[in-house]
Amino acid sequence: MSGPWSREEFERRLREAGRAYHIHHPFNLMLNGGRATPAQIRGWVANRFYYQINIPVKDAAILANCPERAVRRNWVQRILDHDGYGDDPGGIESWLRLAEAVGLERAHVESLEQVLPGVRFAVDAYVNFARRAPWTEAVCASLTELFAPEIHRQRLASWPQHYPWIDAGGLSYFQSRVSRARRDVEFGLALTLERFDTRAAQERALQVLQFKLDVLWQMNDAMALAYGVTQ
Ligand code: AHQ
Repeated sequence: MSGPWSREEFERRLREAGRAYHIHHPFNLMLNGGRATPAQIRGWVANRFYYQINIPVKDAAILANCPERAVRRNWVQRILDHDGYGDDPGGIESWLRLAEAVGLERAHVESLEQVLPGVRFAVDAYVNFARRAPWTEAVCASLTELFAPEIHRQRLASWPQHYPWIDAGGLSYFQSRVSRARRDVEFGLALTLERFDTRAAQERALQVLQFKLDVLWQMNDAMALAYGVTQ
């Protein structure tokens, strides 16, 4: 096995994996292309809620596995971002605001009754991965957020014009993630480039990123099958 890729080459390969990001999934293309029905949008919001409430659980698993105080000091912010802190109600609350804006009842979304088997399976796989994998691999898995600012910007740009029936206040979660995803990724990418320092480790990092891309892709597959998708 030859020596490690340069940091530039390693980063290029991580970013190249973005070709498989769920921004390219037919269900997302329909959603952000303005072709989704209210029922498909409500299905997406109700199912993605399961992903949202599991992010802080996943991040707590990383903290539990991480012996480095400097890393925990940074990573803990992610839990606060979603669960809320002080007078910031947090991202999960914002997602429930989105749910109300698309015509869902909070209690129905929180009941998880609408969560599809394929969505639950994919999200649970991500959380269990973070519990069992070395914490640096779980950090690497979060790097799908390299591609997230674009998908949030896409929603903010297209939903108001395509779905005027959705109260714009419901989109505040997407707005909050544009900057938070960028900040998160800066830390996660630097850590990944630094800690995955042999060729074998770098190949593993790409494999871990692909696993997480598959998690997101599978969620869209399940929703497309359940709610239909128009190309
Ligand atoms: O809202 C999202 C979020 O808070 C996170 C955390 C991060 C992780 O730790 O894996 N991934 C992620 C993502 C969020 N939103 C998704 C979307 O499409 O709205 C994208 C997703 C990601 O790219 O992993």
